[in-house]
Amino acid sequence: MAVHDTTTSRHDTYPVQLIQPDGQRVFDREHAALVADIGPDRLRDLYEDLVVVRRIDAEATALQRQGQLGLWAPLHGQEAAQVGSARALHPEDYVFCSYREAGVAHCRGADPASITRMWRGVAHSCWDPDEINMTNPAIVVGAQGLHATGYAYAAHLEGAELAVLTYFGDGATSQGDIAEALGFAASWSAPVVFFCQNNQWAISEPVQVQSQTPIVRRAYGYGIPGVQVDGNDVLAVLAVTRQAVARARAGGGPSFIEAITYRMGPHTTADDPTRYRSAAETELWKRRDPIDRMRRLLEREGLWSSDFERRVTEHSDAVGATVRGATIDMPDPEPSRLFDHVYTTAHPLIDAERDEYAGYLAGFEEGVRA
Ligand SMILES: Cc1ncc(C[n+]2csc(CCOP(=O)(O)OP(=O)(O)O)c2C)c(N)n1
Ligand SMILES: [Mg+2]
Repeated sequence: MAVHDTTTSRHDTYPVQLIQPDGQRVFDREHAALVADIGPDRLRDLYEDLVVVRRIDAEATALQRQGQLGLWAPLHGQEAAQVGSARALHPEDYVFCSYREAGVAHCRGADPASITRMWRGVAHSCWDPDEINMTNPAIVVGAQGLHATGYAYAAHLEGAELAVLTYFGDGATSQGDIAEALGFAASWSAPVVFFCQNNQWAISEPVQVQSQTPIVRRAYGYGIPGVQVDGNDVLAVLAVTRQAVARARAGGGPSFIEAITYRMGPHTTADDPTRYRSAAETELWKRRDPIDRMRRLLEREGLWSSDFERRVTEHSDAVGATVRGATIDMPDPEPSRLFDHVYTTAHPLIDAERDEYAGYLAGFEEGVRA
């Protein structure tokens, strides 16, 4: 029977933080030690990641507003939670995400030209999952927790030394799928890290309605060690995720991380948050902005320069231009392709439906010509 490490449980009342909103370091020897190797260059790289990720998101949001995407789920405000956790992973680790993790995809090495593909409705997936060891955006809330646990358990049985990390939201913790995944992962010591981005809202439902206790405490009932972290502090997120990933890789079983963050924008581009939350609340979180905080740290530590600023701007401009250009250039697929991957082999019903649809389209085109 595994002995569960609960030494981090005090952090469900004081989230782990290594950088204050004003850019000052927080004295926390235990967690600082986990990121002791992050020197000036790596700090600058993390800042660059945050800016590039924000740019990808802003570009995609603008593309949707211009009618180039059907939908987009903005991550504005959640950049540090995504970059910090993704940068804690090894290439062979595997990510099972929800629909909001474009920032993670970027860090995993997804081609910026692929990130909007599904959202434009021209393909069933954005990237090849096995190329970057990350699944595609998943809309069924919480389902990916089970997929992650199954994958992790299988890897464990095969003796593979890897971690699986699954992202989900505060709202997803009310789903049976997440509860089942936690139970299974604990009982079978699956090497999975449950990473909850508590962005305070599940569409129009505030987190207070999801849980009467801090969300991280749900993990303790399953015997899973958990930690709450300031999700707008990229260094703190990196530290706690490294710890959880190391535990999983070493055979120590599952962990739970609750990253306290905030969704600055709408739930998706189909949502209007002004209908259910106040401008004052959004203002408050603006002061905790993950990018501003990192910039202040770099300035305080003498790591900021106009050359660096220019480099970051040029990089994010280039990535933004790639996202935009690639999206607009994505060709529409042949309508019959919709039937292609329903089954791996030919199926008479699918063939009949494909033929019927082709007939309908031919008749439609004739009607347009007439
Ligand atoms: C099983 C299921 N139920 C309901 C929905 C509709 N839905 C989509 S997103 C969402 C809220 C999820 O909130 P949260 O888990 O906090 O993630 P966030 O969107 O804040 O990142 C809901 C209810 C869905 N997609 N799947
Ligand atoms: Mg949420």
